[in-house]
Amino acid sequence: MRHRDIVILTGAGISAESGVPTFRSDDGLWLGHRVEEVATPEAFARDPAKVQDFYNQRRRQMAEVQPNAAHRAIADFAARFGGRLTLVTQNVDDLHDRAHAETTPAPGFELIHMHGELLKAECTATDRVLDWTEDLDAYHDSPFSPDGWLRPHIVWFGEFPLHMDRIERALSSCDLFVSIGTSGEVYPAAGFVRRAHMAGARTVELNLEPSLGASLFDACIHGPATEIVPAFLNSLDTNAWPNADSRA
Ligand code: BV8
Repeated sequence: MRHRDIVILTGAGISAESGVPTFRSDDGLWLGHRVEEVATPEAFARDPAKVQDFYNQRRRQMAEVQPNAAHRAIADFAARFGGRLTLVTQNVDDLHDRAHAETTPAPGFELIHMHGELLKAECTATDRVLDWTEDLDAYHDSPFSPDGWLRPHIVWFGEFPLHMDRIERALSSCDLFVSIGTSGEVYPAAGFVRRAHMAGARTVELNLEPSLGASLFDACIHGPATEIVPAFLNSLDTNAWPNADSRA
């Protein structure tokens, strides 16, 4: 079957080989912190300096990392694919943006950051968003309102993900859903495979190891993203599904 409407969901695993730490390592810490200490509105209210510093460190790291072969394979595919391609990323790094900036995506391509972006800041009073590459102080004056501060433009746990209407529309019409580099632990993203399946899409997981939701996929391909993502996307060109495991 030649696919005409594809949704790709990516998570921290696609950026791992670029040197960007993933969220869930064995000790349950994330860059030395528990998630609830640094990635919730309550944590920001309780200790804004700690939360700003956590994101300042990650924002600074963006200057030291580059897109890898998996990011570039998706960008190259987006440039040659004649159908509709919606790339939904949970990641807040700009590696997909940079990979696609090196190509000319075809008209049917859209990149959606559902959990925000490290290189943007947001005014707490007006919700207005602006590009931001510098450190943010605990109480950083907002250029939009004297009553607000600048916070990271990041969707924290307990906050609504962004662009869910666009994501829902894409999931309801796709004929192929590809999940890349995500543990399937965070909702609503972890439930997208079910939505796609209900829409009649074929579903495939590309991940280093079986994710929590692996059994929900029609096919699973396991290995490092820089190897399995280019191979899989090339197989779509020739319409030959790769030798993928059956349901994990
Ligand atoms: C919300 C920004 C209401 C922060 C992030 C049921 C329904 C709805 C909500 C919930 C629910 N149950 C629980 C909830 C609440 C909560 C939630 O999911 N909690 C979890 C912990 C149980 N969800 C929320 O609060 C969300 N908001 O629900 O609002 C709502 C409900 C419905 C509809 C609309 C609204 C908001 C969640 C957003 C939180 N913010 N990011 C920041 O970045 O600082 S989430 C964070 O986790 C990142 O975005 C990250 O991308 C994401 C998921 O993690 P992964 O990307 O999967 O990363 P992880 O490390 O876990 O896994 C990496 C994978 O890669 C692994 O599988 C590994 O094997 C693989 N890998 C590693 N190396 C490689 C590799 N694969 C290939 N190659 C490699 N080299």
